[in-house]
Amino acid sequence: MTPVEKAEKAFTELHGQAPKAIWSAPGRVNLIGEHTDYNNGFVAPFALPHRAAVAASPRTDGVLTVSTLGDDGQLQTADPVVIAELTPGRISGWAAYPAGVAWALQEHGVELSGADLVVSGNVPTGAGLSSSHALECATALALLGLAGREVDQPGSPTRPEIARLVQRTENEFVGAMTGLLDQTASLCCVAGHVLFLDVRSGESEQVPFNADAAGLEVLVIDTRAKHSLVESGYGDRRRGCERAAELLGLESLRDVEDLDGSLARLPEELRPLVRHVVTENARVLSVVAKLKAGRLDEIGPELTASHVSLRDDYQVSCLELDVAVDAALAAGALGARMIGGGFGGSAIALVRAGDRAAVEQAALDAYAARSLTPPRLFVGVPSPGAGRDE
Ligand code: GAF
Repeated sequence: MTPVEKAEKAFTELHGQAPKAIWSAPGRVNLIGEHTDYNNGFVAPFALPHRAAVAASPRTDGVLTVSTLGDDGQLQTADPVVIAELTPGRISGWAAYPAGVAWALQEHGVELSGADLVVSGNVPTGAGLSSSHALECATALALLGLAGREVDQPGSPTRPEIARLVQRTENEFVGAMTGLLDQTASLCCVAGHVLFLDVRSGESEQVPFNADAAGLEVLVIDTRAKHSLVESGYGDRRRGCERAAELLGLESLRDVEDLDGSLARLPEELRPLVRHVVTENARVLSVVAKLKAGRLDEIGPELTASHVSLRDDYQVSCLELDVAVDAALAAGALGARMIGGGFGGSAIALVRAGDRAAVEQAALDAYAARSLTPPRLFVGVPSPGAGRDE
């Protein structure tokens, strides 16, 4: 059963009647452009087929109830909350994501009469594939839909506006100082494309990405080393970038023009952060140019250079990610890199379709040789963004 079917069934069993409607949103792979979003730079993600689905019906008493279907098929129900009484910091764990979305929408002036939500999803959690953003985006569309502001209809917030509301949920309610990459990917990606987003201007472009036609595949390697953006060094990196921009008298690191000259003006410890952000933005532009020119088979070196920069300059990789990337490259991948915030989570490898089995085996062998938990492996196919299902 799909997450949509599971959410519908679980809702009907729990509430004794079918939900009013179901909305769902995907996780993402970021092809390139890591730790650039909160520096006003460029990103190029695509949506995964893995989704979070939210079955929902309205209530009239201002209360929000949320239940989630675990991997074991058991429903977990959070304590009901009165939406008007929500304040940041009072809810922790998974329930903070849907509650935080209700809070952010209310702060934005959306009138919410209350809702019953039942969630089911198959985006691997803690895998750096944006499972929490998938849940938040599906919840946002559900609560907006119940409030008569169905996504893409006149008078409703636009998808980029919804992404900003979801970012507010993360930053202010959940307490993770994330940028705009994940929620924009979940809301704005379309099948068969990567989304080239300029975070500073908000402008975006759908760039065709048909690996299949080029005889290639994007292998996703979920290291199963769990990462958490709230607890990791993510916030430190972000503050380091902001400090560097301030010292350079710039609004953000996006505005660095003379890299060497800028590095010379900064304290030693901030230089690698700046070098990563500036070179990563250049790699995004290079990859997008190659994709537009139909040279998908030539983007491998940028992917690998991104990993090296994240590992050595930004220092957000870890043993499991490095082992996966090194094994993939040694087995013939055209390029490979960690994706997402880092400190665990997933890597991707661009492989010739005929080489995939060998690359997968190499990753499994490398993990076994180090007694690491075997990685989860699957092919990432650019899939549709968030929407209403039924
Ligand atoms: C996480 C964050 F949520 C994104 O905003 C982004 O910064 C990413 O890490 C790193 O590129 O996924």
